[in-house]
Amino acid sequence: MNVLLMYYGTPYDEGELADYYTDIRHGHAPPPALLEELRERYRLIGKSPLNEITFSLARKLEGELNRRLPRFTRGLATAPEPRDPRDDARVYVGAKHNAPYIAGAVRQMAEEGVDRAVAVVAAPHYSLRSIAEYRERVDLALDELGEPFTVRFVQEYYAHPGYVAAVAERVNRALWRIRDPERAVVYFTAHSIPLRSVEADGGVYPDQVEATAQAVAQRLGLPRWRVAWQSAGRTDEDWLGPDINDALREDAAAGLREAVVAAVGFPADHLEVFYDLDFEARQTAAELGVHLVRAESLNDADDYVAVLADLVERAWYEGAP
Ligand code: FEC
Repeated sequence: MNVLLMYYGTPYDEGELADYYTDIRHGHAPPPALLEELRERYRLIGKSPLNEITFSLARKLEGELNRRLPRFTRGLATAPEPRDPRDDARVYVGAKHNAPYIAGAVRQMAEEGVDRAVAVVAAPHYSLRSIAEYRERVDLALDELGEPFTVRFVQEYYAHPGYVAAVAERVNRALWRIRDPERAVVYFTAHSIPLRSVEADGGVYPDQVEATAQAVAQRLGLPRWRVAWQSAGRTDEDWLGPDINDALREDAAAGLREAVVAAVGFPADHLEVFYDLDFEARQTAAELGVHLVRAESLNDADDYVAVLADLVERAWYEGAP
């Protein structure tokens, strides 16, 4: 069983920042002021733990898949043979904007004789600016190598019951830190994208984020919740809103005093969680007199590993010849 686990990527050190940012900007180097601003954001959080979390997630996923694989290649009624270790699950990691790049992971898989694989992204919601771009990178790499193996893609998992339950558990835990949970608002956030991209695929992305939020809210019986967006780019175009800071301002004006924020668009902790939520949104909340608690990220927790293992297994066995 071969798996390609993909994620956004983050620079390992400051020296890689300019290349990383250029890659995010589709090969256009950022103006010095923007680069400096991004550098400051990384300095403020100390370091993004995204690489370490994803490698740990990959190791755990590999372990979980191997634990689930049948120990014998034939049923016990016939002559059972222990599974050939070459059939063990193997999880390769590929990042979108930093080493280990997706193309490199695909090349390594081809060199190691992979004949088919499942590809999954550590991001639950489909959009033209996220999952579609990961898929393009895989397709391009395969094309350049002459299609050495076939890939089944996990497109999205925003409504997977295990994923919804895992997020709900973190939100519930955060609500224990709120004095009056009935009056608090729970904000479900995801990375904003330009409205142009939202319209281009008929609003699939905000619909999926809304569906995750609704499923979690329903499971917990939340009286007050809404979707808000975070981390919009500094460009002239319009991005999905409302931004989490504006939503806090709006609700504070109507009497909000306590709130929970759950970054459902991101399974892991990283710059956009530590800076945009823990620093910026918390500062906005403090200025407004709102006590803001962030629900923990899933990171490499066992319940998230189980969700990914389930998705991989389904794709692998459904895609079996
Ligand atoms: O910890 C880290 O260093 C990396 C954190 C990180 C994650 C992430 C995930 C998503 N992004 C998505 C969309 C866009 C669009 C643009 C864009 C730009 C940036 C910049 C940084 C950055 N993103 Fe990101 N994103 C992360 C970090 N992102 C840094 C550049 C500076 C800035 O604008 O703040 C605009 C550029 C473009 O045209 O592409 C759009 C989406 C996700 C969630 C799915 C995923 O994880 O792939 C959507 C993590």
